[in-house]
Amino acid sequence: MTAIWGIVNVTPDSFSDGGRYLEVDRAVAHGLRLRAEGASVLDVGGESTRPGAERVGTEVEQQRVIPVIEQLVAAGVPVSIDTLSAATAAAAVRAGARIVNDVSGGLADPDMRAAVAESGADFAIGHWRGFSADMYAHAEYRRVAREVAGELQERVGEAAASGIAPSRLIVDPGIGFAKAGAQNWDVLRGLDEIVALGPRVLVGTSRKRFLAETLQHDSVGGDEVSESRRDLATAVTSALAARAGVWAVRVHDVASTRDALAVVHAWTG
Ligand code: PMM
Repeated sequence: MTAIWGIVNVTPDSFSDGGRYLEVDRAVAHGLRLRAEGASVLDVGGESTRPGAERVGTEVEQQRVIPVIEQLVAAGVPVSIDTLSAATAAAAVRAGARIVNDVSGGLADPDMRAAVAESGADFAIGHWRGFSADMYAHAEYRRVAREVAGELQERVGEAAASGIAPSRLIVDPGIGFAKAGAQNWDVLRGLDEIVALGPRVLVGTSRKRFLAETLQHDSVGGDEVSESRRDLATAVTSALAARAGVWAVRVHDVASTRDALAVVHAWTG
């Protein structure tokens, strides 16, 4: 059965009044709802990695995520920390996180691999070529899936050399990271090359821009593609990724993806 990672982003929103308490409370409540809907891991992040996003300092990042992780762990939920920072990863593991999810695969912070090795946590390695501010400048490929697989293999080697056992590794092709529009479909079409690397594979398409672009092209009207349409497209890509043999999918709307995966599993028997 393909696992579902539920996304818990702890970033200030327009409703939260900037109040730290409210932000933490909302994030915990949201996480527990995703857990009840079928998430087996909650992926907690305090820094947006969206295209063009500004970086936040590790102090602010930790103020956001640590209290949320502590409460989710106290409720018995397996937690992953979504961060580029070794210091935040270490603090999160001390607070009870079991997995460090680094979309840069250890490239953004030179201390990351040593921190993960020492922590004993699992390590999710993303395919990445540069920070959000200019990542599309690096979106040049000849054969996307093959190059992504090759670069992930290098990251896996570096992690192993740093003392992180292969059984603790998870690889992720980094949908949307240094990949534009159709290049993301090329990666998904070639998922078997990622699965063939050996480690568990995680894929995150949820609500991403390339899905909205695809739906936009197919739209009858010229409307902005709504969140619910992006969630439906996410459920379909997650189902197809499950068919391709991935271990887990990372999504915002757990309920729709859970239904889609139930259909896949009924189909495959
Ligand atoms: N995408 C985002 C953030 N973290 N982590 C992994 N492992 N894989 C992803 O594809 C990924 C990630 C960006 O999406 P969000 O801002 O909607 O959470």
